[in-house]
Amino acid sequence: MTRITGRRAFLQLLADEGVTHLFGNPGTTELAIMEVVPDFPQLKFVLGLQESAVMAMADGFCRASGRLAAANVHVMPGLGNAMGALYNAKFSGSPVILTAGQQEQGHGLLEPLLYEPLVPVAQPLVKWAVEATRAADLPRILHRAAKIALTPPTGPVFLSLPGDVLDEEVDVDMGRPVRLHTETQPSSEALKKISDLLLAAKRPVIIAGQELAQRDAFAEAAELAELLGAAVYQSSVPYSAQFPTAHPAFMGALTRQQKQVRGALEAHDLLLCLGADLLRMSVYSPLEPLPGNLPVIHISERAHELGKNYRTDLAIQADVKATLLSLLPLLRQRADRALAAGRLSELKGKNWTAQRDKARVDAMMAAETSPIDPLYLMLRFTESLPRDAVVVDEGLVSTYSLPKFLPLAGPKDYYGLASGGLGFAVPGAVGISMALPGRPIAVMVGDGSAMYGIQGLWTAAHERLPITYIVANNRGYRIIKERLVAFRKTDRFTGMDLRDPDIDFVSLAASFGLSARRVTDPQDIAPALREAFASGAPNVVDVRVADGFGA
Ligand SMILES: Cc1ncc(C[n+]2csc(CCOP(=O)(O)OP(=O)(O)O)c2C)c(N)n1
Ligand SMILES: [Mg+2]
Repeated sequence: MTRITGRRAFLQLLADEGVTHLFGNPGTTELAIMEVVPDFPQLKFVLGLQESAVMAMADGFCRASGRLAAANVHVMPGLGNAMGALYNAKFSGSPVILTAGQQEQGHGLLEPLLYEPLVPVAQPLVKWAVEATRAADLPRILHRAAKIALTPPTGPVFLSLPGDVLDEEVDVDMGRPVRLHTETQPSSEALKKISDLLLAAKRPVIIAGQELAQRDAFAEAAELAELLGAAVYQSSVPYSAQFPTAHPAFMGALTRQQKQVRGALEAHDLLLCLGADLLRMSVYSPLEPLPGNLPVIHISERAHELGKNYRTDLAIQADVKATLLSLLPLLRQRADRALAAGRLSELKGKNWTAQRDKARVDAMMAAETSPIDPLYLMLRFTESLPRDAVVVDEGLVSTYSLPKFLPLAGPKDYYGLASGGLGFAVPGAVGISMALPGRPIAVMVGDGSAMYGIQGLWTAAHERLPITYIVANNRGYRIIKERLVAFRKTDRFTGMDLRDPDIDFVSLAASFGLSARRVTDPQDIAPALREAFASGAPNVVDVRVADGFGA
């Protein structure tokens, strides 16, 4: 038994669970926690200036480390601010223990300032939400929260911490962490079924998903593609790097346009979905992205994703890496290597490498255009990246072509869109940088997107992180304008221009303590970026790019 206060038990239990970073923004209801933070040097407190940024930083840390992180926000308004970023964390599967201080039990009944029940607010976006009612329950609650967050499908959990619970002193057994062994693999019958189907296919295609990155299974997925001579597409949502781009089987990313996806898949007679949510789309279309007669094998640790939307012939709930490690020996014995090599060489003229070479020619044609053509910016950006750089992408229209140029070799080389909600990139990069010390971080973010998480700049400066933020500044919401024209057939743009006044990102960055420069001439892109990366310090490069409508 340990005699301990609720507030100390909370932090001690986070530390016992292996949490090293507590992202937060304090208010009065969190004072009990803030009072004892200095006594836990093993827990680094990282201040974010708005709860959306706090949550995104924790999400970024989890995405890049695969480890638990904690985020603490201020009662109802703080939780409300964090919700959009929490929605992102749900889709990136980030094991964040999100907590909020709460008014003392009983006092809440009086409806004081800031009071609102918190659990029902957080609940729809987390795997578990609970309010502690006794300090004695904290060990059980924290260990359970950590276990739930880390058990596939991984994801955030929420705890409400009333003031009286934090201040109560109790004798408790602090318990210990539990980790589930979830490296499950299919039965030998299921493995045989998978290999029979794969070997019988003449034109197999693989969709590579984020679980390949999370479980570090790139080498296994690449060998599978080689044994089958299968084309590989990255899944429709670019959560992370999901397959090595230079591999001859890699065909690039699937878009979220039903017609394009269906067109790409129609060339095939078997679809193997590896650790992805199958064909997650964005905008409605009456056309199904999956060709009606294409058989599907889906392997994922997330049961919810299996057979969710589409007819699935073989649905396997298992760890992708463990499954591939058992499947590969079977295929090594039975695969026809000459046949597979022949199939792969057929992909040569149209794979990612071939597409990149073509895109380079197109980009060079736009080398002199003013304002800068985003296609050319992406070419120069990817050429200027330092070795070992991690790219964070929230560039919308400006980064349409980024996947064409950006070579990805490892599972932690890239982090992109997860939910469709903006505001991840600027603060998320802070968490990513803290999870991957020593790696330079390059953020390519739209001017509109940057403003949903701009407070992250201050934390990047405060923590002196090696992050270069490149703002693809077209002074507006270009994607929304393009969609208004495409879907509604009008160009009367309301609420889509960020002009009058223009946002001055150079001064904005300077006010947060970051060095910054502006680039308007295409010739200056490469030298400016090289200098920015070489600084090793947090900095901003504001690049004026074409808005697509003549300016
Ligand atoms: C939190 C949130 N608010 C609003 C939107 C709607 N939205 C999607 S893209 C976009 C514009 C983004 O602008 P910018 O980053 O400058 O990229 P651009 O469209 O100019 O390429 C907006 C407002 C969203 N997806 N998420
Ligand atoms: Mg923009």
